[in-house]
Amino acid sequence: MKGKNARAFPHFLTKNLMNNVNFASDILRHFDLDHVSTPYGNGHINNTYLVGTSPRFILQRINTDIFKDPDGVMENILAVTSFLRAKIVAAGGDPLRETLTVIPTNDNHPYYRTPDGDCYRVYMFIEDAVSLDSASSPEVFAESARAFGKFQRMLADFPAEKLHETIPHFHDTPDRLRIFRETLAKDPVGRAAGVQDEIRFVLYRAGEMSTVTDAIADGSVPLRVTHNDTKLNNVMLDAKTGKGICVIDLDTVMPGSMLYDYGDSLRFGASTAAEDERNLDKVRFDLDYFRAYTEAYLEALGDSVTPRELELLPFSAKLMTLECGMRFLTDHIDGDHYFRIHRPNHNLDRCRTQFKLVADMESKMDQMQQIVSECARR
Ligand code: ADP
Ligand code: GN1
Ligand code: MG
Repeated sequence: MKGKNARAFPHFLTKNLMNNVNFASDILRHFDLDHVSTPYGNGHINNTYLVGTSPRFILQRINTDIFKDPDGVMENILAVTSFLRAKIVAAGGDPLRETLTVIPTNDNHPYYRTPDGDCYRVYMFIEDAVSLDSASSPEVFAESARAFGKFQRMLADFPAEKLHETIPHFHDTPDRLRIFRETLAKDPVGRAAGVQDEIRFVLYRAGEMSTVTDAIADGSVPLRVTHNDTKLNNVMLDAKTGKGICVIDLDTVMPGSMLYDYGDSLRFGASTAAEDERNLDKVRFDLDYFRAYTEAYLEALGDSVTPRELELLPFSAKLMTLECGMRFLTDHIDGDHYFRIHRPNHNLDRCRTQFKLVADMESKMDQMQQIVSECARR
């Protein structure tokens, strides 16, 4: 660790930690896959590995087919995490547990690009914490709402103009519909004929897909700095207390609507079954989970929520689920290039759970609206 290999450690790392980081950096200096221990987690996008023993690190190959500007992604992540770190420290919190910590390469770059062009980054592993693929109770789910709500609130005064748009039009549902239609017209692997019911499901709902983008355009829904990928497994909960401690997977932090974050959380976390469940009888939208999330999220956001945002909360849960189902269907028709799959028709299975949830939400929309009004009055 000397000469040109000396690395600039983040100043907030304690000396003790730095010693440990020095140890691990011998591995990370080479940064080749021989040193990778275990594939880790259930993300659909990046390749994630657990590295080291004490301390442990997360090594990720950034999916550059999807994130075409890794410099922009890492600039966003560094900007957001250092902004959060200052607030966490000021509040007496532990920044190593409450936000992601990027470990730079030996030459102080936020990621390493191999001669083949693969891009790897390293984070401190957040210890004594879990990320869940399903919540065992509404209260557990509410903890994720508190964490995402706090994240949103802490970023309320982040200078949004600093952010790169890492995936343009990410939650622009009408644009997603356009891509769906284009893919369908090409039908590159001949799968359209086998998914006619799902195609009809999308097209029948085309008219309502611009509701949130229209509200952003007319100013009734403000642009905020949002996470945009608020799946339950993108938040770490304390392993002992169950409290939400850290929002992770910051690749898509961009200007957006809080309706995206709120809706996407419910899409995933208020389902009674896994996102890829094949038995659709098991898939329902759980109103107790909906209520618990809504109550905790609104409490965390305080009075910053506008009337139009409040009005659109139930609809946004449906819209984000419809959009995600349409994205899974598009990828299925396209030949599975975007979301990682583990079995044939995996994206189609995922699409079907989403559409089952959409239909269930449609039948429960009045109750959802009632629940939102009750939570908003509290
Ligand atoms: P993807 O974009 O593919 O979803 P994520 O960044 O969400 O990748 O990482 C995948 C999983 O790895 C997460 O759901 C979580 O379980 C785990 N993970 C990621 N970063 C950390 C971290 N810093 N500490 C502990 N676990 C992590
Ligand atoms: C992806 O990265 P991950 O697995 O947390 C996707 C989300 C989808 C989600 C569906 C960058 O999230 O938009 O809602 O899968 N992320 C990206 O499970 O496309
Ligand atoms: Mg993730």
